[in-house]
Amino acid sequence: NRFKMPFLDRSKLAKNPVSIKLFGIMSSKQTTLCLAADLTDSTKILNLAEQVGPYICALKTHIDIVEDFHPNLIQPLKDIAKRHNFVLFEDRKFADIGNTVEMQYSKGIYQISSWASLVTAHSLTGKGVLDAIKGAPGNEERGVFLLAETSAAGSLINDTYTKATLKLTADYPDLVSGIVCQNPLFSDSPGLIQLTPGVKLESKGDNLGQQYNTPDYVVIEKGADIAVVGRGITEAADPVTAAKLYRDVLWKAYEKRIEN
Ligand code: 6AU
Repeated sequence: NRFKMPFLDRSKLAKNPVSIKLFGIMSSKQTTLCLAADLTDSTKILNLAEQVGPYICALKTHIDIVEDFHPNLIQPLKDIAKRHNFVLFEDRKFADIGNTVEMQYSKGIYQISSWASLVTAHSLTGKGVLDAIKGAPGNEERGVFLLAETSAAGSLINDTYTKATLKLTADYPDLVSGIVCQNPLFSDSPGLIQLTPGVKLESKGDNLGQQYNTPDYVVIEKGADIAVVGRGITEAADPVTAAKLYRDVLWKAYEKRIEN
């Protein structure tokens, strides 16, 4: 059962190359922290990435919120990711027909497939989304996190949808890195990674329906492997200290989970 297994053992059971890489990074850097770098200014993103790089396994972007986006942002971001050994993750949440997704993933000004090792996708439109991401031009090394649940209050996703999403995942073992969810939905696929957003040490939510849980709770009670933290870090008085704190608390929770 995946909850008790160390990441290094799980890496041997993973089929997606980015998952294998992630498990390795998580083990060697002792971090399960994915930073949601939801900032609208390129320089601020680069500065934050440089400063918190040692404490994260992945940097998650919403590249379409960057107000001064220029393709020149990408190379320095890739350099920082390489230097600090973390993965670039574009939270695009693809949700269209395959043909459109293929273009959204590889074309336009963002050319996501050329730099993001990981992307998120909704399972809403079915297998076409995964076929499109699998076949599109770009980096060879790619992985998808499929959304099976969300942290949003009043989400329309129900149990049937969540189960169907897990079933779809099973058909694409070499492409799907893991699942975005709030509950321990799968225990028997140790190669898959559970990514859980809505994580904060304090505060219950925001005024737009975000719901938060603590690091301990999501890792120990809810089975999160990687925790996504955005404003808990970006809006902290000292984001670097906050990132280190989240890294430490999350890692301790993981160690506690696998030991008993
Ligand atoms: O910590 P926050 O609330 O500042 O940021 C949470 C981040 C945001 C959301 O777009 C994302 O996590 N997110 C996702 C993801 C990762 O796909 C799914 C979800 O259910 N809830 C959620 O907040 O960048």
